[in-house]
Amino acid sequence: ITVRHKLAKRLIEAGGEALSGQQLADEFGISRTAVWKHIKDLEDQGYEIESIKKRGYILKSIPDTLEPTAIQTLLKTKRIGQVMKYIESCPSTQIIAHKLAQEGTADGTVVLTETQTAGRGRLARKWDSAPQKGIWMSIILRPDVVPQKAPQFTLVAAVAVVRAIEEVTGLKPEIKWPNDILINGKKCTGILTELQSDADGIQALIIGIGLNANQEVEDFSPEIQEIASSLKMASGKEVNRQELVRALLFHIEQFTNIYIEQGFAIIKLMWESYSSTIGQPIRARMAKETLVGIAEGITDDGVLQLRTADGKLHGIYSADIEMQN
Ligand code: BTX
Repeated sequence: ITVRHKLAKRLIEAGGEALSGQQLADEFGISRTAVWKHIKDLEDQGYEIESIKKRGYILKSIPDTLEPTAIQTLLKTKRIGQVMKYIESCPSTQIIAHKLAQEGTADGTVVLTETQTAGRGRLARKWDSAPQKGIWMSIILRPDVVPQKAPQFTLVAAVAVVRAIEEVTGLKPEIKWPNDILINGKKCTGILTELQSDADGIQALIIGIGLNANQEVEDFSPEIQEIASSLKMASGKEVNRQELVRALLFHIEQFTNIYIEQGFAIIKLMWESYSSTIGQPIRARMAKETLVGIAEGITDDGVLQLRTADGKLHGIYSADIEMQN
């Protein structure tokens, strides 16, 4: 943790009380001039800090960016987010994460951006990433599991995302198999899990999360305005994106730990309880065929179980799901 982090943390914790330059200098073992320089750095990042003669510095506001200082300051995780890479704009955080993973970055590294010019979904679909309105992030994990378990991480992440949204906003999102998070039937988060593996197994899992936080309808491109929603649109309130990132990282760490230590059974129960798909009549469009039936559940491998009218049970590995009513 850098001095700038520590300083930001102290200012945030002071809750609007003044902290004297001398006191901070003593605490950090640096000169008052050095403190002042770090304060200037924070101001350059958009922190509003008032300095009052003889009393010291008061934090007035934190900028609404995903720059890591403020996020890491109050972060409660042990692994995820200890290393963060922030870029104001990029084609896709997935691309950056893949590159970092190849270069050997630590387990738990997080890539964050304010906007993506080529954000991607599954099957080369586009992901709309309005500047400063959402959370566009990729998490690099290096779990010691076989590549066949990779799809389960998408389900683990989905449960974590629902928990984080519930905790921060009080909204009750639902999961649509395999990876959509919906609010009032509209998509507010997408999850894309990609894999780097070789003969030795998984080298890295790259979990991409695109979460619509503060968009208004017109912030979405016209073709998705009917199907997309943001937390702000659903709750009527602006969400604090920094708080949301912290909650996401915390729950992803918790649930991946539970999954790795205790297996998939608990995650599966939670996933099913959050799911809008299970128990419902659905249409599953796959590359080669479309099946209609009742979604009965998911297997331990995250495969969707669909029972068609002829009584047969089908395992669906990859498909687009539409609700039938
Ligand atoms: P998906 O293939 O399930 O969803 C993509 C589809 O969702 C699009 O075809 C479009 O219909 C719709 N869509 C596009 N943008 C949005 C949006 N902002 N909100 C709601 N619906 C939308 C889901 O793929 C996985 C998305 C992962 C995105 C993250 S962002 C950080 C990381 N970087 C990156 O390039 N992708 C991931």
